[in-house]
Amino acid sequence: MRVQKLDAAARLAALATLTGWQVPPERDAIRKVYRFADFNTAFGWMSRVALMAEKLDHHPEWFNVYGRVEVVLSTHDAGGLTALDIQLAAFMDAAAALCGSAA
Ligand code: H2B
Repeated sequence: MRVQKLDAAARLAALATLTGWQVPPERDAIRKVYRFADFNTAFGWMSRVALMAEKLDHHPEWFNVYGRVEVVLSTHDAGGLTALDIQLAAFMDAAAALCGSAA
């Protein structure tokens, strides 16, 4: 396996480095909703994230409606949350700040 699931302590520490991400009740993942000014801005952000996802070979589950993007991150190969999800989440937040995300 490429990466190991984070243990309880590592999860807490990792989540503390992020803003606005929550663990959904139904699965071992993290979730966040981003809001952008319009579709163009949202899709521009998604394009940046897509390039990074390819680089990391780690891909988001996401759903876009106009300026809203709902994201779930989990590592399918590991069956749960790993450091790769935290890394991609941090990149998403940094890129969203550059794109003027409201959340
Ligand atoms: N993305 C995510 N989120 N989890 C994975 O386990 C994963 C992935 N695995 N992207 C990669 C691709 C794997 O399927 C390929 C074969 O490397």
